Amino acid sequence: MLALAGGACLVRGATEPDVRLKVDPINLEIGPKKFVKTLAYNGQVPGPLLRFPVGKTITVEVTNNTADMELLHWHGFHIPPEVDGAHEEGTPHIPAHGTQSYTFTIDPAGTRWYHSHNMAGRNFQKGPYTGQFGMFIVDPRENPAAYDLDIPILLHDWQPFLGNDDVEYKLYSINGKMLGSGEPIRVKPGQRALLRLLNASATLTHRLALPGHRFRVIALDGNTVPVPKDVPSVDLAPGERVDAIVEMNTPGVWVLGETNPEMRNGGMGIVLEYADRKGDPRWLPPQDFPWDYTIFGGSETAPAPDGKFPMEIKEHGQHHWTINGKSWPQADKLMVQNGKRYRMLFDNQSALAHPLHLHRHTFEITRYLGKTTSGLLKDVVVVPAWKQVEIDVIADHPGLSLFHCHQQFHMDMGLMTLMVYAG
Ligand SMILES: [Cu+2]
Repeated sequence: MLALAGGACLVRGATEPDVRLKVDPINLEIGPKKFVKTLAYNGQVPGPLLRFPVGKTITVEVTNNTADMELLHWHGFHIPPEVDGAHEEGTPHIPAHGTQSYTFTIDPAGTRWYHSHNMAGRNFQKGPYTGQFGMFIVDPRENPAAYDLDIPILLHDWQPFLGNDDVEYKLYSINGKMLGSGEPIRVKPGQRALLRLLNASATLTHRLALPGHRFRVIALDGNTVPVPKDVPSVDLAPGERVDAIVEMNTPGVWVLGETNPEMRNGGMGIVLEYADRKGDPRWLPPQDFPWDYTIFGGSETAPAPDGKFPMEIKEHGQHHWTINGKSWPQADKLMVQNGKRYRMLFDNQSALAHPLHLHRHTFEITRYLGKTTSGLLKDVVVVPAWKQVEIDVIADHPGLSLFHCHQQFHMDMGLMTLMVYAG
């Protein structure tokens, strides 16, 4: 028997799925008298927390109780294109008022997630702009990190509209609630909390801090880093995860929140309360810290790749994105052979950052803003404005694999292509 968040309990029989998810329209109360009309899994935001051991084969049945086609993507998994949840790879849509089952073997271990992969275009009521997201923890076979508390922290933004340059939002939440509206995180002095931070925003990068505490970053996108380090704040682009251990050694009532006051006051925060401590939650701005993946990386030089893909990313006209001068579906495909190593060389010739995501594979950052690095295994990498980043990917999961910007408005406006295996 498997206990799921939301009180659901499922018993697996011969034909019973391990998990059932239902997509429904809901009127979500994210704060006192603050309602947002959205779509959600099983009537809750975030969707149910899924947790299984690595290597287990599961079936998830998704019922779509809406009038639009839907699509559910398993983010960070090495699974076949037929079930990965990208239509461009060949995963079938979940028909309107229909059902679709996904059966796959869970791999690799780590903090993963699931979310709608519907294209939204300029309709900000669809796909990743909605409440259709949830965490999927894949437990390793051995050597889990040592911690007393395991706390998922999922960020999302609400009521999107097109501002001057990009998509903007009116309200913000952590775990589906505005700051002060949900249950606080309750801790005791001396505890070690594993915070599983996930940015489920469709388009915004967020910076989080917890006054009086530091984050010991142990994993990026669910994958253990070579050099865990303490940092005063954590940056997360859309799609990214950071696993951080926080030692509970500064008793009080604190705000874990966005460092941007507009977003924090708009709801992006959660109260962290020590036992027997009362009073208004306190916020203090953290020391200035420029987020840089490479402080968690090694310094080895990667082997020479078998092939290279230089990719220049540019904006052509407002909100229209290209890779080497072409947009999806005209963009050049990335042609690979099974078992070979490829280097992607990203050159961001634009004023906006791009969190680039490759489906069905884990890649290694090999060069970041001119610095060699190693051992940083990810599935989303941010290429800052006007900067260059290189990643290596071993092509070892044959089948179509979508490559795109995880900033939804960039993806919908052309920043996407496919990695294709020859033969
Ligand atoms: Cu982008």
